[in-house]
Amino acid sequence: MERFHGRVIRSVGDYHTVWIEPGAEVLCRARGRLKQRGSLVTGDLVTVALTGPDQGVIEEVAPRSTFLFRPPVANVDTAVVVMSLARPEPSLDLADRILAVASRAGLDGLVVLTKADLVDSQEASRISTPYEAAGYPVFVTSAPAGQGIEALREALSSRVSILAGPSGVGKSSLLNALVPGAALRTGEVSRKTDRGRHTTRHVSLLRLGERGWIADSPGFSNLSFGPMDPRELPGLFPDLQRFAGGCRFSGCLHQREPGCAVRQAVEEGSLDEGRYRRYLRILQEVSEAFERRY
Ligand SMILES: Nc1nc2c(ncn2[C@@H]2O[C@H](COP(=O)(O)OP(=O)(O)O)[C@@H](O)[C@H]2O)c(=O)[nH]1
Ligand SMILES: [Mg+2]
Ligand SMILES: [Zn+2]
Repeated sequence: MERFHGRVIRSVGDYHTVWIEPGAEVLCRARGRLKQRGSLVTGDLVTVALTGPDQGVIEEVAPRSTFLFRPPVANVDTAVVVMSLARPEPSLDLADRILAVASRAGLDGLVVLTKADLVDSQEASRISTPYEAAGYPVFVTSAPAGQGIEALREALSSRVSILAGPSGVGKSSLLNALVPGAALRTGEVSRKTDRGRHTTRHVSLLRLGERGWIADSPGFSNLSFGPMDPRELPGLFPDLQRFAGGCRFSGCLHQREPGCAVRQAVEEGSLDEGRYRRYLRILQEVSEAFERRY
């Protein structure tokens, strides 16, 4: 029997749609222990034995490089944090939290600032500069003007990404601009034909460019850190981390410790104060949750 490597791009009940390069979709069931719930999710890299022209059986699944619970999706490389520059105002608290949670899950972070047509360029760079300084790629876009879309598509063209951000910021508009025809393939249309019955939303991967994939279900919602040692948090803020080597104490949490190089960097203006404040807020929360864990 012929065997192929592929990627699960949709998973509904016992049926998994596997994409095999350069462009065949094979409808598969799983073999043996892979039938157990959760053994296969969208994004999994699998080995398929073909049982028909477009049918097969999944025989193996590769270890996952990353995993997100909600939606369940494996091997995502990049969390694309989407915030609008206006209407609604950007929630930087949420942006920083998403970036940190994503980093903890092993994903790269990338920032998209939408609705550039609603603000002047000074306001756009006021928001973007701290993120650029932290090392995140930042894209400023406008869906109606088509601004920034091509560059973003290029940046995402060889990875697996997922959009995250609050509702109303333009995630669906962005997805439609990035993947022509995306709206036709996502839940927003299929729900109409559903005759009022409630269906579970399944996450699918949509082709982005020639080698990339993007999850059609905007947002991963497991935004709590779960039980986490607060000492892990500084490492999830690359801009703070850059100064941490200069702190007097190696386990410095950059709060009120003497000789803290991070706090000094904020005072000198070489580290964004907003990012630092939001870090402290999240640290507080994580610490309280950690103390309550038993
Ligand atoms: N002015 C402006 N409006 C936008 C832009 N992108 C999206 N919108 C509008 O913002 C609203 C929410 O967009 P949508 O894509 O549904 O956001 P989602 O909830 O994040 O999926 C809609 O009315 C869009 O037309 C943009 O770049 N500029
Ligand atoms: Mg939407
Ligand atoms: Zn410090």
